[in-house]
Amino acid sequence: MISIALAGKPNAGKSTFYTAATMAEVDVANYPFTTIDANRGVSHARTDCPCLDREARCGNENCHDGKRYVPIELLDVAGLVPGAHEGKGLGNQFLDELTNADAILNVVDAAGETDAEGEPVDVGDHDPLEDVDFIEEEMDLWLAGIVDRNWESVERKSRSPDFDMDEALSDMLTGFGATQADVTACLRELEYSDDPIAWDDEDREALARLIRQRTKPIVVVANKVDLAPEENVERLLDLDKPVIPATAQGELALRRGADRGAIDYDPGDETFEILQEVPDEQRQLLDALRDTMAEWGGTGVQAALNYAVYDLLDQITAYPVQDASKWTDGQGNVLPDAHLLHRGSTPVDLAFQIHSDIGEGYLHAVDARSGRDVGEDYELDEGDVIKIVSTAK
Ligand SMILES: Nc1nc2c(ncn2[C@@H]2O[C@H](COP(=O)(O)OP(=O)(O)O)[C@@H](O)[C@H]2O)c(=O)[nH]1
Ligand SMILES: [Mg+2]
Repeated sequence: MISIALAGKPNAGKSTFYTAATMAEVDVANYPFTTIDANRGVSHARTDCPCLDREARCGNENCHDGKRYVPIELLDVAGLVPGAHEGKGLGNQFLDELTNADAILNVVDAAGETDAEGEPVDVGDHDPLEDVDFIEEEMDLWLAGIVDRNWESVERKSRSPDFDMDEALSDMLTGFGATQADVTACLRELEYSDDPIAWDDEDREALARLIRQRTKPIVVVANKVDLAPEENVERLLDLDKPVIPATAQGELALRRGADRGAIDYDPGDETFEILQEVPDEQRQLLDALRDTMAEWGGTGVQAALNYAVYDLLDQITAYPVQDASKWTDGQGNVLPDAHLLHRGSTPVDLAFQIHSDIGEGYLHAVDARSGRDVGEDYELDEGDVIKIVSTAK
């Protein structure tokens, strides 16, 4: 499962984002509880369900009238402060938690109501632009520290006649989620000595930065836009990096309201409807939230998750079925499963993701939209419905 981590200084709104984003109404297959442990839960990417191209909606529990929610994992990492890689504020422990993440949501308090350490100040007193880079910097330097500490093992390996730099570095970095292909691609961008003993701190840091960029891409969540001076949000949006304006608090209010049946809202909608009488005070808050959402195109919570999954991680959604004309599994469930795969994946990759036996027994695949066979090297598209024929069941 794709795993996304929330990082940021204390009080930026990570836990609010996490609580809102993991508040699923339904259990997820294989994940009977939406919270896996205290700070690891199930959230969703949102996409158009293929059932929109059919007469009837599929009725899957993760499909709300054609809005399809695909499970991903979300991690709420405790607050980081500048200097975390040196252990400041329990930093290393929290950085270690990021190891398992495929992408990072860097939650920034765009309202500037907290200082660099996350201590409260008056709204607008702290410049949120100062908070953007440090997460990246802390992660880079933390990884550089790991590379430094493990360099001796690379040096030791280099004494063997069949020493291979790419292989030795991938062995060291695999725990960080770097494949040999990642290492090779990063080494291509560096000038380096084939003898690890000749590497200095700067060489190792340069490698760590490239590996971090490649294996832990970051999207900035400009949070608290409901409170933020508009100028702050605009300046964040002007940065040369992906930035999504958001109000985690607004999303949480809407999800709670929807849960009670008081509000009609699906995560990622640009607006909402109030279904019940609400007290004046609450209505005013909701009206203000509606204006904020109109300005920024929604609460931004779903948009940030979707950006991480579909843009940073370049995923597509594919739907395996057993019956290519009815789009059902063996029990008659329409479009029972949605799988995220890297763009460029083939039906064979999909088969392996379903189960290694299905992958090993792979015979051929059918594009259920056209009813035609597709080749082994067919590149899956977003929303593809695929029947896989395999010797394994
Ligand atoms: N105005 C506003 N406040 C928010 C928003 N998100 C979080 N907060 C508030 O910011 C404070 C810190 O939030 P929390 O989620 O605990 O931050 P964390 O330390 O990063 O996990 C709490 O008082 C939240 O209610 C938001 O979108 N808008
Ligand atoms: Mg928190």
